[in-house]
Amino acid sequence: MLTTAYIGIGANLGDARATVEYAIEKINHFPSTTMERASSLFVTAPIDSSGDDYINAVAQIQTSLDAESLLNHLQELELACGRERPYRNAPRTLDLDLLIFGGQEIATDRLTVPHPRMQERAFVLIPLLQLDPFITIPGKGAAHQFAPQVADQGIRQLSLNPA
Ligand code: A4P
Ligand code: MG
Repeated sequence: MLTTAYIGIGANLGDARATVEYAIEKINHFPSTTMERASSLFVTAPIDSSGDDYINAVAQIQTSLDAESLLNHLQELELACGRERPYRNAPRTLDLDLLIFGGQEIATDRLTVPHPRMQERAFVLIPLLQLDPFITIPGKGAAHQFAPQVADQGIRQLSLNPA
């Protein structure tokens, strides 16, 4: 069975833009998975975190993996990109979060889906709404209703052809 899922991608160490583009390419090559669409890349101010601005994007995939297997692949890719976890919300070379997995609501030791803080964060909400302005977050409702609450968070779309 194919599931539509959304993955949040963030980086703020090293060449963050190249890492996010690399991650999008690699997610497209996960087994039993196809990349439907990726949002634009956005430059975002760190929220509850430190260091440089982040590069963020959201990817929409179709997969026949289950949520745990998808998380395994996401964590492997984080590690391959040099992710270290010295402390919570530390600057990171690559953070991959499973935002939405079909209509499922999951609460296990390893996985909370939908991602519990996704609706509070412009760096997730704005790219997600770019992909689908009418998307519903399972258990939370229409994503666009949360947009006014994140309006004060710094975010700008990365120009594709900088002058
Ligand atoms: N885990 C549980 N649910 C999930 C899920 N839905 N997706 C578990 C992915 N992982 C999930 O994750 C810790 C554990 O969460 C994992 O082992 C997994 O089993 P982590 O990635 O090591 O920890 P983290 O990144 O410090 O936590 P988390 O929850 O990803 O942090 P947040 O809340 O996502 O914040 N500011 C800007 N501008 N841009 C950003 O991208 N990112 C963060 C991370 C903070 N500020 C930011 C950004
Ligand atoms: Mg994470």
